[in-house]
Amino acid sequence: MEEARKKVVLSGIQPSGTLTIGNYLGALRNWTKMQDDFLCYYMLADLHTITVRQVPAELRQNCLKTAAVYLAAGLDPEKITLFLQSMVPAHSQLAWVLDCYTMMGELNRMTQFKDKSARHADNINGGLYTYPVLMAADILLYQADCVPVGKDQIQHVELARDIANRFNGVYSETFRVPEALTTQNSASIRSLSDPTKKMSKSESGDGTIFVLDPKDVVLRKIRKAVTDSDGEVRRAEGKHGINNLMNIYSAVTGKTDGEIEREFAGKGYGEFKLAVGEAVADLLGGIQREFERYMADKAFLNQVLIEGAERASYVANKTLAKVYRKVGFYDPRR
Ligand code: ATP
Ligand code: LTN
Repeated sequence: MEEARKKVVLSGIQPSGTLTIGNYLGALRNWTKMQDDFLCYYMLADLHTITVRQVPAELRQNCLKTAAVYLAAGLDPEKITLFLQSMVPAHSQLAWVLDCYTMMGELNRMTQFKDKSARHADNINGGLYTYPVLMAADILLYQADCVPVGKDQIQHVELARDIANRFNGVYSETFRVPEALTTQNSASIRSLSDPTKKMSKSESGDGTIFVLDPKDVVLRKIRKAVTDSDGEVRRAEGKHGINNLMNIYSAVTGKTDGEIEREFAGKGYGEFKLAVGEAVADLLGGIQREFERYMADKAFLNQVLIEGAERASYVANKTLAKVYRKVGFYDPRR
């Protein structure tokens, strides 16, 4: 019997700072679980980062560090293709074409654009607005079947589907129509200082736990996490802080809500927070040791990125050539 086609996965994280436990639990950890059974392309979405002003030296360093975090989290470059988006020009090239198949009305609906333009009111640039089109290009170039992301990115994957369907409808079957893949509790980790907001790597302060935070910092941030006055460890509507800590604890330990509620029955928030802190710090400790090991071997990281870009380019250029042909660009070499 013919061997079944391995499904294709593509995802990315912006190397715009140190990754957070939101990035890890909402995205990266799921990526590692998929690497044996899927054909995986994982990128550092550096083109996306300049929608918000970056310090060049820091961006360069963050790219290397994020690549090291990917590997430290368990991604195996022998199994997956790990690459930097800016090293594969087809992303920018396809994005331009897709811009012309995306409606202003669709982009106006994107909630991330609204959030980010409110946060960066002094720099509402065109890139911030067309960002979801570049993301659609990222996904469609690899003919991805699924895109493992946190909840905040589902709207962008839906747009990629709409663009793919539109293009396929105008011409003929060109792009595979992708699906977003999220996990339950960890799909939206909230800020510890304001649990109505998503934890985000560009928010500094005590609301965000970074994967490279040392244990004492993790314990302190969780101890200071905003909760309520109810005092009982139990999930309930409106208890945003406790619900969030339960999500984190459950994602890290694998325990269900029922198990957590039994474990902390009659105990206060202080004891619960300590347990959450210890569990998170233990998890991060392992990642941090591996991170240091990779950072000490820059030559290896560079090699992974060079080989990754070569493999990614091969696949991406095939799709791009198909698109150029379909829209009618004349190429005397063909
Ligand atoms: P920035 O603050 O720079 O906008 P971010 O922390 O929001 O960054 P992204 O690079 O936008 O992170 O996201 C990378 C991946 O991590 C995406 O799949 C996104 O859905 C996921 N993710 C980000 N924040 C969270 C969160 N708080 N909970 C769960 N998943 C998250
Ligand atoms: N927009 C994403 C990062 C990203 C991405 C992608 C995720 C860029 N391109 C393609 C999945 C697939 C974000 O997390 N902010």
